[in-house]
This record gives sequence, structure tokens and C-alpha cells, in this order.
Amino acid sequence: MSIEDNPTIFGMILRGEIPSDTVWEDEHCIAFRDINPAAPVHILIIPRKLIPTINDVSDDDKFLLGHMVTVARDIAAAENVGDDGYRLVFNCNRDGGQTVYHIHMHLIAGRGLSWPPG
Ligand code: DGP
Repeated sequence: MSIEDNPTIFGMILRGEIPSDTVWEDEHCIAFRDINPAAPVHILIIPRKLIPTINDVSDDDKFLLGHMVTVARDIAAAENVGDDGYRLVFNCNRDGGQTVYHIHMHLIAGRGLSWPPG
């Protein structure tokens, strides 16, 4: 599916139709601050390719998913939260709490995070 066909709010961000506080951009993904932050640092890393849920990830996407993790590592360092720590989360479907059907990795940091999640 091409970027033009992405019907989600993140498709609108990728096309520049709505603004975002972008902290990273490369040929594979972009990252921007969450509009409703759950912690002092809350950044979403999303692929340019539309993949609706983690269930839809294919073997061809292995590089992309690994790349998103290395981008998260670099953003965490840039945000000065690498040493104190952070959480990387993909929510999937209803029980996972997914609300936007374009996969996105949450990078959450800046306070102690409880476990298990609610
Ligand atoms: P999830 O529940 O895992 O699907 O997370 C979706 C996140 O997307 C949620 O934390 C709020 C965020 N979000 C939704 N709409 C927008 C938007 O228009 N801009 C930004 N920056 N974040 C958004």
C-alpha cells in the first residue's frame, strides 16, 4: 500500500497534512512526540510503510522492525534517557490498546514506569 492510500491519522502526518513535533526522519521511518504523552518523554516511531498491526508484519519487514529499534536507541540517547531507562511498546488490536492502525513503537521515559502495565 502506498503512502497516498494510508487512511490513518499517521498517514496524514506522513503526508504532511497535519503537523507533528518530529524528532527523527529517515527513508524508512519517522518519529514524533505523542500528542497525549504518558510520561515526560513519549515518542512514537512509525514506519513509512503502512502495516496496520503487528499481526501484519511479514518476513520482508524484519530489517524495518530492527531499524526501528536502533532508531529508538538513538532517540533515547538524544533525549538523555538512555542510562536511566525507557520502555518500548507496540500495542496490538483491542486488548493491546491499539487505537491507530498503523504500527508504531512507543518510546516512553522520564519517570519510573510500573510493571505489569494496567
Ligand atoms: P496506540 O493506542 O498504541 O494506538 O497509540 C496511539 C498514540 O497515538 C496515542 O498515544 C496518541 C497518539 N496520537 C493519536 N493521534 C495523534 C496525532 O494526531 N498526533 C500525535 N502526535 N499523536 C497522536
